[in-house]
Amino acid sequence: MSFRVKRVLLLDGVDPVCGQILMDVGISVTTRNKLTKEQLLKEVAEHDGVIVRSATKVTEEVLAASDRLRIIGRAGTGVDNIDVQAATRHGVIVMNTPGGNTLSAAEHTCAMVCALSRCLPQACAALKAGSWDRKSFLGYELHGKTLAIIGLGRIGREVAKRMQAFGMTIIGYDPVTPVEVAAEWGVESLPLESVWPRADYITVHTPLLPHTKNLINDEVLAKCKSGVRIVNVARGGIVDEAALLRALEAGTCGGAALDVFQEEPPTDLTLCKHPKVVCTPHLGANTVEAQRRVAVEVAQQIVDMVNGRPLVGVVNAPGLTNATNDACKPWIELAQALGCLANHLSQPVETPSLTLNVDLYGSEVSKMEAFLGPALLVGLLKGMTQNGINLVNAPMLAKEVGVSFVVRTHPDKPAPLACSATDAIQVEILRGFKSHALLGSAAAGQATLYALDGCVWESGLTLGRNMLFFSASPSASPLAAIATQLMAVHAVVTSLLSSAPTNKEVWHVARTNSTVDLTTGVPGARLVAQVTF
Ligand code: 9EZ
Repeated sequence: MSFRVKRVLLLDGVDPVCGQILMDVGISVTTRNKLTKEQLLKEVAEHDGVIVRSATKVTEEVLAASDRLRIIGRAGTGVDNIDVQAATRHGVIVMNTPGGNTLSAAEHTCAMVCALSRCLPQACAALKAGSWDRKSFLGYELHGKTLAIIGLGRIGREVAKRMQAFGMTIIGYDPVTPVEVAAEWGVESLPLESVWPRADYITVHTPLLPHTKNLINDEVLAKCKSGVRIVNVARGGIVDEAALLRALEAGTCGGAALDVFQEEPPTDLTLCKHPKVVCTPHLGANTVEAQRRVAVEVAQQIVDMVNGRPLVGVVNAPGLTNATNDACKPWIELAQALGCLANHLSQPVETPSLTLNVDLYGSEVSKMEAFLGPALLVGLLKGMTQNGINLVNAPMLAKEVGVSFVVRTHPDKPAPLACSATDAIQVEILRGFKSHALLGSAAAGQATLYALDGCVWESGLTLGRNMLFFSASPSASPLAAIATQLMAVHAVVTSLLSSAPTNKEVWHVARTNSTVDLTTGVPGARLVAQVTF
């Protein structure tokens, strides 16, 4: 799969280094700021890629406005401002740069912990307002206190490292990081229920998901030490703002540092204005270094994609990671051709639902499982549903039209029939009363069919141009009749190949330069499918 990215739209003040990297490889870059919705819809229609930070909301409406858009890059972590479902449906790749913000987010978290412990912003504001007040701002040392880090991913880990230097005891929780791995970082990983009563400070570092929404709520705050301090530099909504305000008012929460809010910017400033709250306007990733880094990363990811290197940071098409490799191209073409042929052979449709059983033989093709499945679906669905089917949206659209689909890999098994190559794709399609079995290989660099319903072409049948598939009884000899019929309609026949027969059937396949309109039947043979690949 090669991706054509000629024009990229840079929005939201993405660091100009991004555009520079893209221009250096010959991509044309348009930089725009503060577009109206109408301007945005017009611009996306004229670009293959769009790169955003947080300001631009890439909605269904924006996606629907462009047939051309192939990729959305987000210079930052998360994809909160992108409708990923809609992008997937439109076949548009969504990428982000999950690593580029890590250090800035971790440093801001540590700054928040320090600010909380010494009332730094409050004391600063008081002095600036002319008040030399020292007794209102009696602080606490961090040394010897316990910091709980909820979410021990990249950022949580960096926060742990830094706060250990202050002499804090670090405990935490994470659903995936093993307890032993956390222990190697000097972090005691515990069940959440054991975390709450031990923490003097709690900082959250999780994505915002249904199970992390309001993770810090009334019940949790009730289980915490009296005076616990809460930090959120991750995502608004992980801390329940109403519950936090209640705990601050009750004094059970000793302070909170918030960089992110349920609504941004917050319309209700009650929490921000609370004397025990330290707040910043979503500055976690807002550093020169982080903004440069994410701008470079997102540009590099697009350059890699265009150059056929493995994709990183793709959010909505995990299978595509290695699909850009040149060596995969003939296999993707083969899978699409087999899907297309399977669809045509099983027409006309009695029921919309169908089942595909796919077997991948050999070690090379087994590694391509993640995108050969989608590639088969692209071939299958082409002409069945909307235009613009690709590797990104095919799995979603297949599910919606009732295609059930199983891929098995056999890395140590050669292909089941004698098809010179060890790597092969076998497809069985079951649809209504019809079923067909196809075996193909691209080991020679071209999509080649080796067997159809058990009938073998030992030297292979290259799939390309327009092909007519005739089924016949092994006792019939319809080749002359097929040739005569095709010549009668002035078809340019470039080959006519018969399979070896089984005891039930034989296939005769004619390749022509273009679609043929065969009005009369061929005696002794049945035209099952005509396919233009
Ligand atoms: C959930 C999580 C961490 C968490 C972190 C990530 C999917 N997921 N969930 C609850 N990446 C701590 C508490």
